[in-house]
Amino acid sequence: MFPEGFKIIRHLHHHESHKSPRTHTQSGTVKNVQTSDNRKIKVVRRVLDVNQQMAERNRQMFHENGVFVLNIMSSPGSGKTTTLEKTLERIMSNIKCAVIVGDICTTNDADRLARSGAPVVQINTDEFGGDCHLAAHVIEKAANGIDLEAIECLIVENVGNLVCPAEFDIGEDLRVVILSVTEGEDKPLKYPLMFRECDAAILNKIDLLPYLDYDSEAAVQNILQVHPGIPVFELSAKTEEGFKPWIQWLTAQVRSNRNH
Ligand SMILES: Nc1nc2c(ncn2[C@@H]2O[C@H](COP(=O)(O)OP(=O)(O)O)[C@@H](O)[C@H]2O)c(=O)[nH]1
Ligand SMILES: [Mg+2]
Repeated sequence: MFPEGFKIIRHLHHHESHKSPRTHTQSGTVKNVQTSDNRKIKVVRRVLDVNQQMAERNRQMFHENGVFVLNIMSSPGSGKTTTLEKTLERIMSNIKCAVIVGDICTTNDADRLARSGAPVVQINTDEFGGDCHLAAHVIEKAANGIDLEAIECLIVENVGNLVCPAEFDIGEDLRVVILSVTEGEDKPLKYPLMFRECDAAILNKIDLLPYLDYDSEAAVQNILQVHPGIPVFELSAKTEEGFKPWIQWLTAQVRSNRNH
């Protein structure tokens, strides 16, 4: 059975995971890097770090249960929770979802998301300094509070941060980054790893465009510059303008998981 309301998980700071960022795409590589004074240095990345092993274990657990996992990331206030609230409203009748939400403190987002009827597990990272990301071992613990057999999609709202969460594989199938129009067009260039690591990008709060000196086209170009070909959805989680293509794309992703 689903937990009533939501659960709160406080966890120990995982020092090892901080030292061992995600090496998913570059694992095992030895790169020769030319420095400005013409010295060559070897950059060696560890094949499997602690977080990566746990992420793979999570991935296996989710796959065994037929659960598709979506990791949503952005800086604080870009609209993760609002987008998720509106997304759940639209997909819950077709796709059974549960949510894990990470914040340093408070259960505010869990309160908001639990209204959708989806089981929600809130993780608070404040106990040992407040991790700026969710690591794989925390997701494993949170997932233990969810009946995985009863759902087909697990959505993780990561801690608000455009840097650290991109480095930690949590065992997800898909990563989505949200950038809101009030943050400036240049953020994909300043924080390229996040945009490179994600499978789709949402440009949120387009309802505010009439009030801003914001160049949407430049923002999209900047996203595509760091991640050529990535789907970009321009929408407003407030008015739900532009929501349809996002919902259609997400639904197709979950369905393709069903068929595997
Ligand atoms: N105008 C406008 N405000 C939005 C939109 N999406 C979210 N917000 C507001 O932005 C603030 C932060 O949103 P929230 O979903 O909590 O962001 P999170 O921190 O990324 O989860 C809240 O005041 C929301 O009401 C949007 O599309 N348009
Ligand atoms: Mg939130």
